[in-house]
Amino acid sequence: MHLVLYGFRICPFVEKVNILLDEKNIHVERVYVDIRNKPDWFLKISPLGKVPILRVDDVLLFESTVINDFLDSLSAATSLYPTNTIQKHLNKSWIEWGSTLILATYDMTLAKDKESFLAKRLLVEQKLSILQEQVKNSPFFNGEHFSMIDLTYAPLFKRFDRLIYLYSIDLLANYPTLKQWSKNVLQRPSVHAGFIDNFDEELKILLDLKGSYLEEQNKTTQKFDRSI
Ligand SMILES: N[C@@H](CCC(=O)N[C@@H](CS)C(=O)NCC(=O)O)C(=O)O
Repeated sequence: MHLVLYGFRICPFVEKVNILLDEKNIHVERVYVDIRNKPDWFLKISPLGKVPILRVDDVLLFESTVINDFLDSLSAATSLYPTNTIQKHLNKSWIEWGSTLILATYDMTLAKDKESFLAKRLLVEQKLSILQEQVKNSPFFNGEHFSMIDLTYAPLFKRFDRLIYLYSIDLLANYPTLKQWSKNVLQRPSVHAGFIDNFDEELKILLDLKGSYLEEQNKTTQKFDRSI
C-alpha cells in the first residue's frame, strides 16, 4: 500500500495525523502544499481545498479524523481507541468537539483588535470550562494510556503553550486539570515529532500575514522596549 500525505508546514489537522503516524510507526511519502497559493492540481484532488489529504494507492481520503481512523485501522490490534465501544464513540464525540476548540482558538489569535480578541478569548474559555468537566486527574484522557483523543488535542495544547511564550497569554491558567493533561501530552515523543522545528517562527508569520492584534501589539511592545 502506497501512502502519500499532502500537508502544510503549520496546520493543527495535519499535525494530528503526523503524531498518529509517528505513534504507530507508519511511513508515508509527504507532499507539501502551499495552501496560501493553492496549485490547480491540489484543487483537483481536494474536494474542500484543504489539507490534510491522504492518498492510499489511487484513493483520496480527506478530513483529518477520517484519515486518522483509517491509519489506526491498519493495525487494529494496537488501536489508539478504547476497546469499549461506547467509550470509543464518546471519545469520538469529544474529538469532534476539540476541532471546534481549535477553530475558536484560531479565530481568537487572528482577531484584529483588542475588543474582538477579548470577546473571542471568552468564547475559548467557555469551551475550556466545558472540556475541563470531562477530564479526570489521570495522566491522559482515558487514564494511564495515551490514546487518539490525546493526540487530537496536542495541536491545541501546543498553541496554548506557544501563546504563553510568545505573547504571555496563558489560556489554561484557570484550568489546572487541563493544564496537567496538556503537559503530559506535550511530553510525548510522538507529539514532539509532530511539529515543525521552527513552529514559533511560522506561527508569527501566519499571525503577521493576517494582521493579528497579538502580533501587532507584540511588535509595538518590542519597538517600545528597544527605544528605552
Ligand atoms: N476539517 C478539516 C479541516 C482542515 C483544514 O481546515 N485545513 C486548513 C489548514 S490548517 C486548510 O487546508 N485551509 C485551506 C483553506 O481553507 O483554504 C480536517 O479536519 O481535515
